[in-house]
Parts: sequence; C-alpha cells; structure tokens
Amino acid sequence: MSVFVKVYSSLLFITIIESALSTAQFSTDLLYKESANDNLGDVIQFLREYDREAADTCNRVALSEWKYATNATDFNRRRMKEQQNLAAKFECISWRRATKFDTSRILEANLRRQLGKILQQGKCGLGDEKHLEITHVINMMKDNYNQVRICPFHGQTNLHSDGHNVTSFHAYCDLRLEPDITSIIEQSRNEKELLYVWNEFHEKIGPPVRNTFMRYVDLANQAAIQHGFRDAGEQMREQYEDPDFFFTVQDLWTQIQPLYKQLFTFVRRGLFMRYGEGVLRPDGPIPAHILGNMWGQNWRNIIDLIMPHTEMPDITGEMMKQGYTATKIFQVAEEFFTSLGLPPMSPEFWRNSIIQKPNDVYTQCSASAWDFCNLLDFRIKQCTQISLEDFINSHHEMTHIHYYMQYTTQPFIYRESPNPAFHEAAAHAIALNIGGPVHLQKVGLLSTHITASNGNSMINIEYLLNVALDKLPFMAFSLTVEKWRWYVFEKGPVGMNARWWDLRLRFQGIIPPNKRMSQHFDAGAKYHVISDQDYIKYFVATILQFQIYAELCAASNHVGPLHTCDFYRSREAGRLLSDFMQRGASLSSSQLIKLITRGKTSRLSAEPLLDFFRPLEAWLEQQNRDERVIGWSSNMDDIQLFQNLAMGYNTAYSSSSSSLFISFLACTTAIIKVLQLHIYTENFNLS
Ligand code: X8Z
Ligand code: ZN
Repeated sequence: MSVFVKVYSSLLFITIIESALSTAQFSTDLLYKESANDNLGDVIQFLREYDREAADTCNRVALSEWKYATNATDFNRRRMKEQQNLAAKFECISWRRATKFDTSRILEANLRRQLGKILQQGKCGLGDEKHLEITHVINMMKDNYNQVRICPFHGQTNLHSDGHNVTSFHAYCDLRLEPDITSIIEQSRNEKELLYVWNEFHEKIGPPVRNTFMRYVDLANQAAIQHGFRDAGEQMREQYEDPDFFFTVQDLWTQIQPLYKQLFTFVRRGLFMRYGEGVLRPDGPIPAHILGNMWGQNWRNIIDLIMPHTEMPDITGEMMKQGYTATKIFQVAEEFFTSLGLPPMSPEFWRNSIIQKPNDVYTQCSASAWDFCNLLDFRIKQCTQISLEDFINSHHEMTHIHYYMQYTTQPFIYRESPNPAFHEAAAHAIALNIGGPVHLQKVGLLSTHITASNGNSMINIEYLLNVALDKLPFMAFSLTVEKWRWYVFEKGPVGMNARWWDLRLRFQGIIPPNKRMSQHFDAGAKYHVISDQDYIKYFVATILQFQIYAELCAASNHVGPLHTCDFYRSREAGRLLSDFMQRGASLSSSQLIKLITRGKTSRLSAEPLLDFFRPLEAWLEQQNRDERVIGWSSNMDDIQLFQNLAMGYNTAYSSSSSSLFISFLACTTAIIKVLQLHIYTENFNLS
C-alpha cells in the first residue's frame, strides 16, 4: 500500500496505488532512523517540497488512471503503469529522505504527525530489490485473479470426493468473475450449479498462487519490521491509531453477535425451506455457496428466499414513471447536499464526470469518486441505471466528492480521512439516510406515510431487514478476513486454509460446501487478500456510519426510532458534516470521533448500530421463537470438512505453528462431544 491517488471505488482491475495516508501512533519513536537531524527548518523545507511534489505526482497518476478506467486500451494501460511506477519511486525517495530526521526530537506535534505518515506507510524499507520483488509478487497474484475463467455448467455432477471438479472439455470456457460468475452466484437457485461454480472458482483462483502468497507474507513482514513493527498485521492495524485495536474490534463484534445470530437463524430457515436436508441442517452452519455472494459477505441477493412475500413498494418503477434520468439523479443528489448548506458541484465536476455508460469505448463501470489532487478537479464515474440502488449510489459517491472538497484547505498529506474507514463511513451514513423510507417519501418516491409511531410497520421491518442483510454478514466477513490475515502475518502461513475455515465457521457460521485440503487457498479467492489491501476498514466503517448517522440525526433534532430519521434540509446536520470533513487527517481518529459525537465519546461504539436495528431484532426474536438453536451448532462432519480430526490435530498445522491452536482444537472437540446441539461458541481467545 502506498502512494496517493484518492479514488473511492469499486475498481477491481486497475492497480490503484492506494492512498498513502496511513496514520500512526506518533508518540512512539520510529525504529528506522538513519541520522539524527532535528533541525526544524529542514523538516519544514522537506514537508513543503513533499507537499508540492506529492500533489503533482498524484495528479499525473490520477489522470492516467482515469484515462484507462474510461478507455481501457493497451496504450492507456502502459501510460498508467509508467505513472504508477514513477509514483512508487517518488514514494521511496521521500521515505528515505524522511528517515534522515529524528522524529523523537521534533517537538512540534503537527510536524511529527506529518513525518510519521510518510515514514510508517508502505514497504520502502525493504530496499529497492525486495521492493521490486514484492510489487512483482502482488502483480502476479492480481494477474492470476483477473485472468481466471471457468467453463459453463452443463448439469455435470462429476465431483471427486476430494472436492475437485472433473472439468470436461467445453468449447467456451470463458466465464469471468464479473459479470458471469457473480450473476450465477447471485441469481441461480440450482444448488448443483451453485456448487459447481463455487468450486470451479475456488479451484482456479487459490491453489496457483498459494506459494506466491507465502513469499508475499515473508516480504510484507520484512518490510513491516523495517518500518518499526513486529509484523505486517501490526503495520496494517497502526492506521487505526488504537493500541488495543485488536481487542476493540473483537469487543465490538461481541456486542453485535446476538443480533447477527438472530438474522442468521432467520436466513437459514428460508434456505432450509428452499434447499432442504441434503444441503444444510435446520440448526447447523450454512454452506458457503448458497448465500447469493461468492464470499457470503452480503446476503441481499437471497432476500426472495427468506422473504417471499414483500410489501416493499417498487421505487425503481416509480423513478421510471417520473421520468428520472442519470442527470436528474445527480441533480437530486446535489440538491440534497445544498439543502444541508454544502456547496454545489463545480462546473468542472459536471463537465468531466461520466455518469452514463459510453457506447463507443470500453469503460469500467464500477462507480467511483475521484480526487485529481489539484484542489479543483473532482469527478464521478458511474454507469448510472435508473434504479433505487443507483439513486443511493449517486449520493454515496457525491459524499466522497464533498469530503475531497472540504479538506482542500489541508496540506496534501492530510487530504484524507484519519483512517480509511471514515471516508466510507461518511458516504454510507448519507446513503442510509437516502435509502430510508422517510427520505424516499419526502422526495416523492414513496407514497406510504412513515411516522415515528408507525416505525414498526412491515415496510419498516423489510427496510431494516434489507439493510441488515447487507451490513451484518459483511461485518462478520470483514472480521474473518482480517483476523485470518493478522494470524498468518503473526504465526506464519502454516495451515492457512484450515485456519481460514475455522474463522469462517466461528464468526460467520459458514462451512465449505465440500472437503477442503491444505493445498487449497480459499482466502486467496478474496481480491483484497492477494492484492494487499486493508479490509478491516469495512468493519470499522460499518460501526462508524451508524455513529455518524445518529449524530447527524441528533443535530437535526430528530425524535423517534433512529431508522425514521431524515436530516434532509438540516443546516445543523450539514454544519457537523462539513466540520468533521474539513479536518481531513489532521486529527487522530479518536479526536475526530470526539468531534463528531460532540464530546460524548472518542471511541468506536456499537450502540447506534444496535439502536438502529432494535425494531428488527424484536421482530426476528419473534420469528425465531420456535427455533431450537439461535446461531449454529457444528458437529464433527462440519469440522472435518477442513480439519483432519481423526489424526488428533491437523497435520497441516506443524507443531511449531501454534500451541494456541492445539488448545483451540481441544476446546472445539470438547464442545462437539459434550454439547452436540449447542451453539458453536465463538469465545476462544486465540491470538
Ligand atoms: O472493494 C470494494 C469496492 C471498492 S471500495 C469494490 N468493496 C469491498 C468488496 O468488494 O469486498 C465494496 C464492498 C466491500
Ligand atoms: Zn464509497
């Protein structure tokens, strides 16, 4: 992770060089010091030069990436790569220059913070040769990911007992992850087809890069040590500026887990009714291939299975009826922000943004918001469809643009949020407001009148269920990804695959649909894992978005259930929003939370999220009242899918790997034997 470009997007293809702005605990002295220059004038001079050159570099990279994203030719790809390489060189030169200063003797906190940001980020401490190697290693894994193709399903059920597909010859084995495989996983209700696609994808994507990933782990850890950390997991966590971050996220999840288990139980019943005994048990974990998402990270695509009779009005149809166009969607979004007192979009924004899919050139259609690092050029790229989803997305992306605009008064290094979660959290907080029934009613897209007193009606419950299917499984998944990665960085890549499924089961209640072996590398099926991208930001952003939403609601004097709040036209909410956005990364995460919550707390809190879902939780408890198990109970067969219990403990975990793991197995086995029907408990303290 390194230099610059600020794009908040759904891009999977471009090698975006990620935002440089990791933050740090600046009270600690950096390990890597080359000399002891503490001359304030030199520091100021260096930071001034950095500010100018970094912004210029960022601008060139962003322009080249935009060109490629909107016209994906080979020429544009080469130009983009050139700019990215130059930026990577600049990053390492700056890092080396910054190591000449002795940060411990620079007393001015702001200068220390800025220097710390340059020093702690990235992997430049590896030295040129290994830096080149890790870049190459990551690119190899990304190339493998982007090149994966599978054959179409033709009803074949030819799975070996070890889970390998026997792929017979097909003329056109050209199904890509996007859009082909994804749309099958989202829409197919044929379990055999889902299993085939899940398995083929995992077969093609993980095993070929397993060894490469191990080399990546080794190099990432070496880099982290050079930057003053124990391992690469600690370096990734440092951005969150919380010495107890590991425990903070665990503690937040413990609070959310009961709600997750209620949702899980309700979803499992719908799936059981559709697929039956042959696929899942009425009290067991859920196999990964039937959740409507390749990673089981959100469950919104199976709402039809769990809520077959909907009372939700057709908002998309209403938009069509009212003659909405892409331009109108963005004008309505602009008006939302001006109603809060924020400025309109600039003429450059309207001139340069792409809000409709062009017919003539190949454009990557994922929605994104771009900062061109010159204080005035900001753009959105979105192939807008006339739908509720894109109505919400346009507001989401425009929030990123407002964030960029608000922190233009900061030096370049602070033109970010204090950690990667705040940007997303702000955009999601706005999206929560926009998709809520009260706001849709105010803008004339929903005719049902929602008040604080009918906030428990079925429309509200369905709305909350939709939001829950999106956000809660995502929290469980993001925690799984990062707990796994932190573990691998700390303990080494031994027994990686068993560990992956062990955590999947523990946090998500998900098991693999067939036997997994140590040569599989199922975590590698997630792009962020093989491309070295932080993922806990999504967990933190989910917590934070409800904190931000609740505060904007409070600022607008909202009374009643939280989900019936709409802060449209509230100048007070707008003031709070722009006030915290303006700070960029100049404040630490905790200082910013304190500002947002107007002094109430400086910590992440699950309370607003739980408050938001309170009516849904009561409804789910009622729906689940006859269920034997709230959550999941796992048995020997589940565990044996990924661990070889017959051997006492999994041989894939070498004895050097972790004694903690062995104690975990003992715990697990004990639970299985003694409490066959008990909920799988998730409170082993493994790390
Ligand atoms: O990576 C992304 C976006 C860019 S922020 C494409 N997302 C995560 C994912 O795909 O896993 C959005 C949702 C979470
Ligand atoms: Zn976003």
